[in-house]
Amino acid sequence: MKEYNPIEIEKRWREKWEGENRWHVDMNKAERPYYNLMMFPYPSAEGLHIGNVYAFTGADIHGRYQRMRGNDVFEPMGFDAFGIHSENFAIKKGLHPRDLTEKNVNNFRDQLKKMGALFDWTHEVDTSKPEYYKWTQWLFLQLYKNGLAYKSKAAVDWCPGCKTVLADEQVIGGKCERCDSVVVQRELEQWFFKITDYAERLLKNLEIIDWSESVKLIQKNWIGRSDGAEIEFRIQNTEYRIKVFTTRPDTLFGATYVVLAPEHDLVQELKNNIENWSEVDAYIKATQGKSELERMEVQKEKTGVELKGVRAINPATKEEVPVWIADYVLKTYGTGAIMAVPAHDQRDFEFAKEHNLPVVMVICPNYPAEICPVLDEAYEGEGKLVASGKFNGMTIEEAKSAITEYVGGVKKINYHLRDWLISRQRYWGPPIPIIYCPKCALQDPSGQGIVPVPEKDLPVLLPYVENFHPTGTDESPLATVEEFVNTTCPKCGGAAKRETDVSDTFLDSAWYFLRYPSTRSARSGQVPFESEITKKWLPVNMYIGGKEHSVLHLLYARFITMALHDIGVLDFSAQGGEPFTKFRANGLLIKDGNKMSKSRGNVVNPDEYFASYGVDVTRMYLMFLAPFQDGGDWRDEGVRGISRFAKRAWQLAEGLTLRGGSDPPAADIDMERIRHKTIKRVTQDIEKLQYNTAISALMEYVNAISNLKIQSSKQLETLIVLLAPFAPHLAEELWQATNHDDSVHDQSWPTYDEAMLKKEIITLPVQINGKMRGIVEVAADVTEDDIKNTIIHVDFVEKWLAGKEVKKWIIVPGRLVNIIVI
Ligand code: ANZ
Ligand code: ZN
Repeated sequence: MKEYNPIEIEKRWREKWEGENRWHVDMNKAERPYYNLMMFPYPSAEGLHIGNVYAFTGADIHGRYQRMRGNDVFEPMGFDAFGIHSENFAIKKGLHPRDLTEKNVNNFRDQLKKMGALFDWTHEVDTSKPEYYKWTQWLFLQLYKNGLAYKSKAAVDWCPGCKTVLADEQVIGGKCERCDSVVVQRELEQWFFKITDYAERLLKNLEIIDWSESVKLIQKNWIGRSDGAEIEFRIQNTEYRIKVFTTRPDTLFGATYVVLAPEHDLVQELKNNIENWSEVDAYIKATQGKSELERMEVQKEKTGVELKGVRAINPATKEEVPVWIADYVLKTYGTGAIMAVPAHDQRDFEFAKEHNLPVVMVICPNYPAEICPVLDEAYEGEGKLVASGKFNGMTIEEAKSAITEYVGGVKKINYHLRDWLISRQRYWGPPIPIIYCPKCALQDPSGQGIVPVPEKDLPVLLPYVENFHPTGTDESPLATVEEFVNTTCPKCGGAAKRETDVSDTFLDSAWYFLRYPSTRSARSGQVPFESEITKKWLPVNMYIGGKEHSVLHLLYARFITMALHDIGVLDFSAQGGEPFTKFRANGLLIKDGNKMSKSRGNVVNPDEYFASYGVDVTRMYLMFLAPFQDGGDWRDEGVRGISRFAKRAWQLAEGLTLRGGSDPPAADIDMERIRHKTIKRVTQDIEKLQYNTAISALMEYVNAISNLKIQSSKQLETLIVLLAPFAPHLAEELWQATNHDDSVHDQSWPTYDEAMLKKEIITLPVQINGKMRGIVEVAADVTEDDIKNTIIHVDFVEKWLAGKEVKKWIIVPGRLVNIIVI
């Protein structure tokens, strides 16, 4: 008997499939388009990570399954090749990012081609190629022309490690998501995208898309819708008013002071009224450069300074209250000012204790109570109003509207989501296609003199420069490249300068899935994507990828898709214009209980396993570890068990081939039930992405077949077909070995019959023309049709029926069957 030799088998099939462009899908002709997307990798110098193989395998099994269900599955792959990652690595190695990226992409592609996936390489994209980033720049221009991109000066997060500003989403716990440096605040002029215009739609649509719940929740919290009210406090003896945003207008009677953010404009405007200005000014200066995280921390000491000489009027109580500045109030949220209710807000409570400010209970948990004592901490729970005049006795919800109305406030919804900061002071990205013209600036009310690069002049090529290192100033290294910077104004022809920042890598990946399906005209540079094709192929049917992108890529991609749709350049609108109908987050792959990392030295190299155990075994092992969405713990010894399983499947098929592949004489009803049960289990598990239990079911099935004295080719065929999504090479080889001349990958996914799964089996005597000829086993609750179908295939019945015609079936349920023939 031939030995299972995965290396030889896999190489042979891989070459054949590649030569035939086997997984290519005709985008125009496909009748049942199914877009199976996975997150394209950033091509690191270390090569394909086993974590990539893990995620892609899980996604590919889904794709292969859908293909066998009769869909035209499009499974593209590409490279997220621009960005700080590549650039930082190039700096470390003293290489140029362009040379390095090219090498890495080639290496990655070779590795990915070995994965046994359905990748259609004719649709590859590489975000660092001019033919791609031309359209990233085009996209920027579309947003700019439609008022969704703007330049403004703002306090932004600066990463001293990466020497660039970062988007809000890239700061995690006050640190840079890439290099872990503590970010600092800088006042800089930057480009932003107005993602906040889409806050409500991004939130609302979460209800209609079929995504992993955990990811939806992260997005929901990130968008952070907050329903409240804006209420004004007059400043005594002035015309000024302080507008505050509050989610608890019901507590207005307990607002015993007001706090402004130190950067609030009013503070400067009230300068002449403030008696302790030097103290106030010193506090403002001390706040500068503090990160928001630092300022918002609950445990933090509550510092602040009272604005002496400034008093506000509580519009509900009409009493005077002091006005403070404190850094726990942020300029950028709400109105940058709050009414402080120490009895019911913990931060206000601590601040009040620290600075001896009055605490007044206005929500009482056990109403009606004689007295409602102040507790040791803020009371944030349910209750009814007290010490609130005519509102006493109301519930919190009733009082919210009633008090807002009473003081002339307005209901207001705020979102925590901020606009997307997209400029980066780095080299390795698409130059932002903007020109600044001093002459045009004179006519421009904003004085900015911004002139967008005309679309016909795209791409603005990223020049190949020797010194691409980040400068650490607020300018990109491109600012030092004279030939790049100096240009002429497309509007007036005068001397002008180019924008030298590049755009965020996340902009590259916010639209790559729109580019993938495009064909000739897009590829030849005429359009970014073709409307007929995107209409047909989008939204993506299934998107699988890591949870770490929950608020970065996954939010940006939704926003960009909606924006392009509204601008009128994208015309699919199913699913509320959402790009991804279904998203599932794969779990994290770890090694021996630990996170894999280079510093730990425990990174599994997929090439090693492909070369020793084979791709199919590696694929199956990865999927066998745990439910795909939970992640898995790789242990080297574990691979061997799967390798043994692959060998057993191999031997079974080999054994059958040696006997010539004939059907055994008697259909074993028990075995048939196991076969149906296996189909059901594998199908349902695949649907749920629970590949681990699907593989267990296949293992049990192999055991069951092996125990039979004689196997039928039907049993084996089912095994091979079910195995195909998991172990595509092995399955194909076995299919050929069992006398098929088509491909296992073109078989339909097998179906199962619920009736066959019923446990109880009875024996039925079978008579032919009233004479007892044998017995058959059937499920107790089987239908008459099923009995007929089962019985005519039983050997002894076939023999008696040969050459005869069935006249009549007499079936006495549960008792006997009599077949009348002539
Ligand atoms: C009075 C009050 C009483 C509040 C109470 C809360 C509880 P979310 O849910 O995150 O929107 N706030 C408003 N603007 C702020 C700013 N710029 N910096 C810091 N804090 C700010 O939070 C809204 C609440 O956070 C607001 O409601 C306000 O405090 C505070 F028992 O107003 B509240
Ligand atoms: Zn000009």
